[in-house]
Amino acid sequence: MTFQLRAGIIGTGFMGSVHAHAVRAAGGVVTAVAGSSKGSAEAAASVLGAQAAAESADALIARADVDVVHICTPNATHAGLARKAIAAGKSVVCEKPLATSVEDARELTELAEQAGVVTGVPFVYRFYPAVREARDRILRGDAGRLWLLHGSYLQDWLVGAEATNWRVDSQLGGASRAFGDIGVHWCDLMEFTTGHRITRLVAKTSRAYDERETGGQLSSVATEDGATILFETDKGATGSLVVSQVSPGRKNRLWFSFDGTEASFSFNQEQPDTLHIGTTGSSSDIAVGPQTLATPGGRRYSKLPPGHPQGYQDSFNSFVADVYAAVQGQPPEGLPTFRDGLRAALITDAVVTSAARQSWVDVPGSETHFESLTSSPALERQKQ
Ligand code: SOE
Repeated sequence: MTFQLRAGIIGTGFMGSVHAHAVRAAGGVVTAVAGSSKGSAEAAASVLGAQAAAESADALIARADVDVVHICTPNATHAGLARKAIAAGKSVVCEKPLATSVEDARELTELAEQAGVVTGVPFVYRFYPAVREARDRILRGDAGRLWLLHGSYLQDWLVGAEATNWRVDSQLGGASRAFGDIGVHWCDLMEFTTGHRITRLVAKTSRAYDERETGGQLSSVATEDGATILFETDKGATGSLVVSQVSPGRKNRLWFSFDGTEASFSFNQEQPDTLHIGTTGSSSDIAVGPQTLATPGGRRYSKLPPGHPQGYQDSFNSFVADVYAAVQGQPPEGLPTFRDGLRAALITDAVVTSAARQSWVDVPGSETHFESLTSSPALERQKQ
């Protein structure tokens, strides 16, 4: 880091704390935190290690000692806060989903690019060393032609009608809950790792509970507990995804298998220090470590020896470090920006539309640009 970056964090919950740790790991400093009130900001300042509690989010955005605004508030507030931060010339890290509508996500993407500010959306599962290793091997052709892309993302924190959260309320979280919250991670990871783009999908959303407790009263729920999706890609592959936040025993089980004509690559976020590579001859579970990984991408993010798993916070730290490198004029390849947040909004909109229509729905063009993927020789081979 050529000069220390100063972060302002809006939001005092779990994600605010994760962002604060990652800012410090990236060599930055948290100069201010803002919450729903000055009091909540003051209480959070010591927890998050912030130098000051801001009067409000607007006051934080206006501070001269804030270079990067981190937005860690409920989904429906993201667009308004990001718009103000961009207008103030700040770089912005906005929690996913970037916005609860495609229109807002597109506007924010365009505003940020016009303003020339650096943006980030924490699709942090891209930053697991095993994922980067799989990506580099797939893109150099080791899988052959990918034809089947499948997986799931299962959690259990919303088991029980008494379990609730602001995400359950579509006014605060948006029209899609389970897919909009975690299905977007899986789709981003699939597109990033394989270079494929979802061109059309059919989705079925469902609920384990049609009513949940809010304020001690049972009230009907409009957002989904889970989604089951089939999709097709621009390079001829077929895929399936199961998303659930009511799968007892599954804590944060993001899993994929990307199957090609030569090899398959699978990864389980709950066992992040192993990458499974399957072939008809032999299969291997690579123990992740700088010496055991074979590609630049894998090694770049692998900081600990095998048997010392790097996990969620480590990946978040790598993500923020890459955003901060970009703010300092050295944007690393593979950084998830507002354009990737827009891509996620487009896919989410297609899921919601398909579920309502009970039909296949096209996903608009590739709004995400992974420059380094456009010319990959392996990608060219996959098109044949
Ligand atoms: C809750 O589902 C949550 O915290 C998501 O909001 C995060 O994006 C995901 O990484 C872990 O689970």
